[in-house]
Amino acid sequence: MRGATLFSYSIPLESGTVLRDRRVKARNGLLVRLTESHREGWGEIAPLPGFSAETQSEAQFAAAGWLESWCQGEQPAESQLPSVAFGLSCALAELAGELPSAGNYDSAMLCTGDPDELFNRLHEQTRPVAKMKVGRYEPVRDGMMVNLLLEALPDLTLRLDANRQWSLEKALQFARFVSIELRPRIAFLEEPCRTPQESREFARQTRIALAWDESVREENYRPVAEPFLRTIVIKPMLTGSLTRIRALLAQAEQAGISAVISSSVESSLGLTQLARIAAWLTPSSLPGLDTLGLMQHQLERSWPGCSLALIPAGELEAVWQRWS
Ligand code: OSB
Ligand code: MG
Repeated sequence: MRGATLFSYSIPLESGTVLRDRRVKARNGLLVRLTESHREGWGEIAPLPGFSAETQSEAQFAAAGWLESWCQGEQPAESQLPSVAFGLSCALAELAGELPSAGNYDSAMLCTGDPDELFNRLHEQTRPVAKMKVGRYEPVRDGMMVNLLLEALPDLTLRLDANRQWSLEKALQFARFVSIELRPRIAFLEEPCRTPQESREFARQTRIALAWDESVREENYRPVAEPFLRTIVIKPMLTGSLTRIRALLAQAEQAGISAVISSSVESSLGLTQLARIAAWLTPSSLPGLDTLGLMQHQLERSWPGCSLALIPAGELEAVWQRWS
């Protein structure tokens, strides 16, 4: 017998959390629990406003339809909505024992603002890797900051993310402040320019390696080798089922491009699953999952070493349920 529950959650975010130029006060989403012959599988379905095409109510509607038919013993096709397809595929994988329990809980440390805080946290790491958002302030300021960090911390590797904020000219302005000999320690710069074509030209001129993030989610994207492309960033919540993620990873590997599993600001339940997916499917790459610090509490499963309060799913509102 099969049973399923959808829980809805709303987790307050640290004040000042900004996503795509919007202040965001809370992260909302759904948890799904599947049960079958005393086994359980969990997943998270959490469209990210500003990034996902679907809304939470669309996701809930689609998930409920899928669950209804799954509970009746059918094998419904994957949802067209990436968040629904992803969350349900995780729950099915847990139920089937396919998602290994070991996780990669080391992440590239995310830093948006304070260089002093970053400096202190990085000093504690043996092979420090940080991810810095750029493109929100003056390119000159970003360039000086990157140069300063790389100079001050000789073991530091930096990942940068401009989220397509720069014109080619601004991106080049940024690069002018980063010494040529320090540039190899920039593992990659995600989407420096407003268009991929400008980003390619930027990389050609500066020799700074590129990563695609937004581009990966464009229709018909296929990972193919390009001169300065080092990495693709995969955000499963915005991409689709585990089957779809594995197909993308296989294509990337074929093309000689590395892949980074990255957060869409999931709860600790979704985030620990991403850490397990990263350990399983991208074992040689450091994931980008350092977003739990934005939240005021954890949900159902705890991230190792995280001291935020843990709220069990039993305390959430069940918005849909079929008993087995
Ligand atoms: O721009 O990559 C982004 C999180 C939510 C939405 C967009 C982004 C992110 C992250 C996640 O940066 C953290 C990471 O990739 O290291
Ligand atoms: Mg990005």
